[in-house]
Amino acid sequence: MWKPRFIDSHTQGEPTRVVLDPPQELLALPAAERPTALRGDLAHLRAAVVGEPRTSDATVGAFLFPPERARSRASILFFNDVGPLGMCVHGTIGVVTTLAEQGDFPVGRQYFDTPAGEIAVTLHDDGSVSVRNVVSRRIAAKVPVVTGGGPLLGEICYGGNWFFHLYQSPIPIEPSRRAELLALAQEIQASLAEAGIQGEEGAEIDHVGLFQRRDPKAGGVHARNFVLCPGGAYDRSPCGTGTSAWLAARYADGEIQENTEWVIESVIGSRFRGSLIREGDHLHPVIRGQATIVAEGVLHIDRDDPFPLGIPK
Ligand code: PYC
Repeated sequence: MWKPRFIDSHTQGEPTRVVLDPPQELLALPAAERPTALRGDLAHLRAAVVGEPRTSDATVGAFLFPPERARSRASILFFNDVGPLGMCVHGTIGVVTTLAEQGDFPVGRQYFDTPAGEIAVTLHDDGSVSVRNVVSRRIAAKVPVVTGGGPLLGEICYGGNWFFHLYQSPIPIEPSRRAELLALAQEIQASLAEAGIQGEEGAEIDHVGLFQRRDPKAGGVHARNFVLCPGGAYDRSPCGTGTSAWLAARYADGEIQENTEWVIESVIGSRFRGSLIREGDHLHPVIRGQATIVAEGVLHIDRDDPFPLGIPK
């Protein structure tokens, strides 16, 4: 029986489960091999932490391992109910808030390793957290995607995960339209796969974002989004890696300048503040948000569980 301790939080509505005792089988592997293992031979370790029967399918899990780089605090491996994630901003805010709750993260900046690269995280006096994400980019603009309602134009971009973003959602980003937004995002995801549209080096585009521009003078919000995550759940937060990718694309279009803060709102009305900040030669997205601790406990993971990979969807 594996009985790891966990702490649950949500960041602007999107849940994170931090496992305080990482599994020995993963710990024993080199960091670069852990994501593949979590997708394959060791998938039961992921499925035992997030997804049915223990959490909703929106939850992102986080294992913390010893650091890879000299200045890093730890190496974080994020995952959801279907596989590992390259990076997760809302999850990082959840990790830092969890460590702070345990008295183990003073106000100030620390570095973490993730599969996508090094990130820098700052805990502020007011409890909010800024994540200096990996350098983000758009690799293709005005890409047509086929849907039942006709072709739609989007962009392929990277913010620690791969995204296809619609410039303008044909469906209003409103809580009452969630079922339609989800169906459209899933249709786009299937259409991308069918057309063989991928990120760099054949990477699967496993996140789809539908955006809607807003007038910041009326409510302080620059855009709303609805983001479909791998596995079929939608992000309750404005998706920090998606916001990073989107800011990089707006920069490429000349719509946003360095050091300018934009406010992005999720379909449930929660917000991230995002900007592009130069560090050395690179322009990094910085996303600021807040997490709330909601539970803590001990998981019971039994070798004889009849559903070691969780409840099939
Ligand atoms: O905030 O980056 C994020 C994220 C990715 C998947 C769910 N949330």
